[in-house]
Amino acid sequence: MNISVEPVTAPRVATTESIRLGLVEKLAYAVGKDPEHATLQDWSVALGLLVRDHVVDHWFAATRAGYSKHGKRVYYLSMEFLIGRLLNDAIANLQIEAPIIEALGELGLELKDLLGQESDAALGNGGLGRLAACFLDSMSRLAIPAYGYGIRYEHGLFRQRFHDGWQIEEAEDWLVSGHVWEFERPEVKYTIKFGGHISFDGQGQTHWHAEQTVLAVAYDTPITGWKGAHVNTLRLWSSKPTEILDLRRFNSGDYLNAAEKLIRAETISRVLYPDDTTAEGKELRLKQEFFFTSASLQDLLRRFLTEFSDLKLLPDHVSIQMNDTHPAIAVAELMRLLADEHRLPFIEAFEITRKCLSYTNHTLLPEALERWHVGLFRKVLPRHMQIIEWIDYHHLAEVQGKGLPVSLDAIRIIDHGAEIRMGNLAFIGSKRVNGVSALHTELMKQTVFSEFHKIYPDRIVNQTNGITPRRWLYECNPPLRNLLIEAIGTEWIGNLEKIDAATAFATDASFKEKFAAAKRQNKLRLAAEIKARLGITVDPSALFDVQIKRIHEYKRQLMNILETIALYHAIRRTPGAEWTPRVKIFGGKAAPGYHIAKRIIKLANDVAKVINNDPIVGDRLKVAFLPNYNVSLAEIIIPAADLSEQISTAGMEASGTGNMKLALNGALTIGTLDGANVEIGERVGPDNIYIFGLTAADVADIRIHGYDPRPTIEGDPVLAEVMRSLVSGEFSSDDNGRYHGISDVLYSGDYFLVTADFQAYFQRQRDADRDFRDSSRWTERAILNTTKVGWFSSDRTIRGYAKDVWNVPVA
Ligand code: GPV
Repeated sequence: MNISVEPVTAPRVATTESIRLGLVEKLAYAVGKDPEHATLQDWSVALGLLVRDHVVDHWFAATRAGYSKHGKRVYYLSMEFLIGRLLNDAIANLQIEAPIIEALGELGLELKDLLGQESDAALGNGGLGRLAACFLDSMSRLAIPAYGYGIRYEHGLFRQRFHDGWQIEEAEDWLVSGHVWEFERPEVKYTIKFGGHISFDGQGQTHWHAEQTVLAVAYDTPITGWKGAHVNTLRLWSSKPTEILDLRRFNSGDYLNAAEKLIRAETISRVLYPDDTTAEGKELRLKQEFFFTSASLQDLLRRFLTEFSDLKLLPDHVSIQMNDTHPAIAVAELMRLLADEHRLPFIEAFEITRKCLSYTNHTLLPEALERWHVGLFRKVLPRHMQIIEWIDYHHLAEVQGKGLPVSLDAIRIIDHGAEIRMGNLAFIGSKRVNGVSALHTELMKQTVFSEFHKIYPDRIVNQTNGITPRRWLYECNPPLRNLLIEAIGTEWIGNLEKIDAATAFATDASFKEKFAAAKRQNKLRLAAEIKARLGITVDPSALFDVQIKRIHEYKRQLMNILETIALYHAIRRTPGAEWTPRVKIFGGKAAPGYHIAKRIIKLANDVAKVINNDPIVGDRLKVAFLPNYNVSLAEIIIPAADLSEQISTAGMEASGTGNMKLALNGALTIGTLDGANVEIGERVGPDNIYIFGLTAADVADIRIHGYDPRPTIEGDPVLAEVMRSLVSGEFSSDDNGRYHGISDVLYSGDYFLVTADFQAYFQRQRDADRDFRDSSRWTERAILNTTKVGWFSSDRTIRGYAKDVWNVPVA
């Protein structure tokens, strides 16, 4: 369209006056309330809408700049974006907090009360989804023209409640009370097909006669970079029916069936799968994956074709990152779009595809590597089945032609004609494949992708994960943020490696005192939260020992609980000895179908009940499992932690990112040499981290030779007593048998080697007890954790992707 109105060029300026007037106006004309009748929720929405206006000014500028440069765009395809709240994030990035606080003050309101009204956007399960959210932030920070593409789930990750200590899952409903951050784009919609059959006409044209078609409709959320210098777009797809209502059926009185298509279509983006390691709900899950991948590829091709006409140029202008194998169908879908819809020869389509796509692997756990039964796959995606057969055949021939000594069975996409291995599809269709920590990438080369690595020695690269310092220090930890700004200025916020400048203050008495005071302030805030949510009173001067993450056997929350029991027994035996008061803090959800994980939650709650009510123990030990762990709760827990539990069985945690957040906020890590713990240890130094236990190599060795837990348990009186307490019903007097199953798992094989690492872990915990009593020295070490982990900024990670994977410039 030719429009003669000048677009907004300069972003508006926030003053106390403009904010106050703007707020009242939004409240009236967008929310429809006058101040007298407005609830906190209404004010929160009004503030969100006002801040959004500021964001939009910056957003337009960035989008125009992107088009005018005709450069390369990055597309980050992810089934999950675990964003959390956005209001405070936008305010912080735009640096408009001061006038907002002042304006709200004049209206008799407090910013923190309004921030608390916003729902978390919980469109992810855990680390993988939160990584995607940190990456969006960093891509904006670095002014990379990028789009995040995902699914606009109507219901995010379930809400967790405890009933009698057991996890109960409830549907989550983040959209009900007004989500101000998205813009619906009803005109941006694509048809997505499923099922049916394929026909070929005489003219070399392929036709897909689908059994079901739905529409993918775009919803855009602006992602504000540091100081608003650049704003990218997160585009989430919502599924809608192609036909609104079957009017014929409706008029004949068949109301339910008339709505059937609508329900079937909308089901696709209804709910996030609450399982982050195995693909359940098979068919719907496959449809979700194809739904958002196809919509995203159609969208980016359309955008490319508005600027260019030759599809051979696509790799010069488009880099597509597949976050895990969830969008790996992109390999076949991009080929289908290029070959079937745009009439390119297959071989050319394959060449282009392999130059545009890259793949990030997040796990070596075999049960988490996606596989699809050929039967289901052919039923849902008949054309893609043919294309994958073509790729598999073509690729095998190509490899055979090279005459390399590799196992062809290992590199086939279709395994024994029965299952499609999405990891292999993603690998073959990618320019680069990356792991998420140095150790993980090394293990990838040696295990899952060893045969591929022989054929393509340059394809696998490492990009150690990172976290955004804006959300995970600047926003969540104002006391520490202010202290750092006072000491070294503000450069670290946009360039976290500069935080090393504060290392010089680690032994400065006044800085140490202020650092300790900041930590205490954060601990008081968490103590209040624990009191409010659980009714448990904790001593803020105790050692706050934190394990927050999804509940999984390999993450070994069980080992932490067993250690808690051992400590409890020891305290009861000699209550008068010198104890370091400790609060064990847990947070995390278990997949609803993961029965052992749910029992581990119940055990933690049972143990908490006994210990917290034992008068002999008093303040020496408390246990608090906070329900419904999410991004917002993490923002309260992390700044208050003294000790960070990163105790996975070595070789099993691909990276971890909570480990980085906790260290950055001044917690010392107790952990195994797993994932990014290794790299954290290298940076903070061995005196400032508690490393223990088996290494990944030890674990691999044990797995080969077999492990019998019995002599280990019986040889350690501390562990033996803990095991007896599980069986005797010490923590389950209402049901003595409740933990026999857990005991059996540990006695028979103990796959995750809890018993094998227990003694070393227990000992390191006692070292931490001893060290915490020297509070001055502990503070120095906490400071060094904060100042030495600047490298773990996701800005650094994204610079790595930009250079090694995407080949795009950064700011
Ligand atoms: I695969 N991860 C996750 O959160 N969900 C998954 O389905 C899979 C992996 C996690 C890993 O477990 C973490 O070690 C890692 O830090 C994170 O992905 C981000 O890479």
